[in-house]
Amino acid sequence: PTSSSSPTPFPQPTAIPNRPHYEEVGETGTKTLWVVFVIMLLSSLAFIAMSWRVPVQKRLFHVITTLITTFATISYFAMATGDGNSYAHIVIKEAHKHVPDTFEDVFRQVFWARYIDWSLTTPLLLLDLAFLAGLDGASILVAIVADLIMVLLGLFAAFGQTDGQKWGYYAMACIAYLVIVYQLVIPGRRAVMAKDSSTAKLFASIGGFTLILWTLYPIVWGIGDGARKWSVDAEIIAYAVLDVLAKPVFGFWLLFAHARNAQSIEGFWSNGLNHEGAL
Ligand code: RET
Repeated sequence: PTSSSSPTPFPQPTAIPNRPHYEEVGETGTKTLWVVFVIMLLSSLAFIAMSWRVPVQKRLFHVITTLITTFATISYFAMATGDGNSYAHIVIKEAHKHVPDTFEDVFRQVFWARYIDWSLTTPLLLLDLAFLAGLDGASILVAIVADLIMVLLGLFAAFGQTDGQKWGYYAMACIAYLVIVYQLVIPGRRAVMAKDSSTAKLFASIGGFTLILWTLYPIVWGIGDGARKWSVDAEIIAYAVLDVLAKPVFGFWLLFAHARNAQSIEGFWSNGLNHEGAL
């Protein structure tokens, strides 16, 4: 007679372990981070040299812009040397018809140094634009606080464990971004209309450039960190291009154009009066 409780010839696992899967930086990503580090460092030095050519009272934009690329230099140094990152843990369910569902543990590298960078540099970029436009204090405060909320929510979203959490934070961050856009487009444009036409033109073009660039960040985030359709390296390259445009290119454009404007205004107000006061 056979026993129905005969032991199985080999031990059966009680639960199938989750399959681990790592998504992290590769050689291309690391190289890209080093290249951007050098670009940010050289830009910072160039902005410092440019500030020496103008009197201290006219250095506000130089100081803000130099700080922006200095923070980026530090953040890119951290990321390139393998610091300033951690792994987000996402559990992906794989449903099966006839056998129990299995799970995949995804560990995706998140460079949180970016978010520290953005929390310091994006308010400074907004200050550049706000001072150019002559924006009022209340609007500046709203834009900067909305900006901090946006970046912090982006950080929380990057480490979100479920899709609900991740996209919930992301949606709130997008609303905060719209608040920033509103401040620049409505009160910003209204304020700059009170200034000379060359400043108004510069604000329209550099502000438009900013809005287009900034809108690409949540798109890159959505494809990379969000949907995980891009590798960590692809995401690093996309952010690298955006960061170089949003910081050094933005900075050179602002400092050169503003210097040209200030000169033409001074020439026009030949008695030495300057439309923009100390700026
Ligand atoms: C996140 C994800 C959540 C939704 C939104 C985002 C927007 C980020 C922006 C970043 C701008 C960065 C800049 C860096 C300068 O070098 C946080 C990606 C809306 C607008 C300009």
